[in-house]
Amino acid sequence: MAPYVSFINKNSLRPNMSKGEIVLGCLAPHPPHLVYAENPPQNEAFSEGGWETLRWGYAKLARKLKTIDYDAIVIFTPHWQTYIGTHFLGLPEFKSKSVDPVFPNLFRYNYDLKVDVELAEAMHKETAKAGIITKMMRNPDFRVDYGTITSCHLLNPSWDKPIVTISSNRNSHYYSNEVMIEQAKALGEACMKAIEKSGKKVVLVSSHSLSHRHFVTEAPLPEDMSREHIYNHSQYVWDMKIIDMFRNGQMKEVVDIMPEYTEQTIAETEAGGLIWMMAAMGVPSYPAEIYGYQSVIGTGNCIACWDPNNETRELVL
Ligand code: 2X7
Ligand code: FE2
Repeated sequence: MAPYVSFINKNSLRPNMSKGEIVLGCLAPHPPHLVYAENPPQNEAFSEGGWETLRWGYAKLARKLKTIDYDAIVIFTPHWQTYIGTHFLGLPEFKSKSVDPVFPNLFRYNYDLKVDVELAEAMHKETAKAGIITKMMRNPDFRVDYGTITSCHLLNPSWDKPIVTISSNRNSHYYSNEVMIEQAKALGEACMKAIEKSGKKVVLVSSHSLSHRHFVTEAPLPEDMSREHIYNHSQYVWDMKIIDMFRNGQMKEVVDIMPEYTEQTIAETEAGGLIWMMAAMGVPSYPAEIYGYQSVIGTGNCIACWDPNNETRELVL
């Protein structure tokens, strides 16, 4: 049989390097409340806990991640919003304080994170080739958004893996949810090509809540769980519907109903993260692992993962 490298582009993969792969895809919601509730040393605010269903679910998924061999985490975030194109973090280190603009009382997090710039540049290149406007973020003073930090902290509190953050391009008001979905698909496929050529093992993270209507006033004690519940029943029903589809491996159908789901629940899927991740993973038809669902200030949040490995995929909840 011909050696593997003979039937692929010789410039895009070094000889003897095996093909890169996505080893896990995670849906990782980022309410800053969850970091606040954990009281890590990096965060300045102090809490008495709260939102345990999500935090314990995250802890279980973080333990699974520790058993997986991977090189980098690639995360798509709704809270780095770019209006011209898709941007990638492009310096080896970012160090500063990230403050949630809506909840500065909860989230003032001192971070010092490492970026896999080689992988970010490879994704940037494939994204440009796919016809998407794209740019590398090379400003050393750029402040990393709380979505990236919350999801990465909860999935990997030791921060011992480099990350790549991808911004979310926001033009649905100008085009439509449908057009943005096509763009997110193209971005996912471009990222997958870059991963394969890189030879790396990568964990993808789509950082967002599901339904996203939230209360506009906060309880005097934010972690007072007697005050926490879903914003309305319709959001709950939609979220349960979509989670059922995750469980049943119906991701093609999820992609199909995404414009309506997003509109009905003002879901944070609007930013394109889930579509991006599903497109990169070839739209899985195997069941997702579910790690928990809970409201945070009225929003619906589900922790889930798609494990392409039949041997390690589990029925978690
Ligand atoms: O960004 C968020 C979110 N997605 C959900 C709930 C609360 C705060 O921030
Ligand atoms: Fe958010």
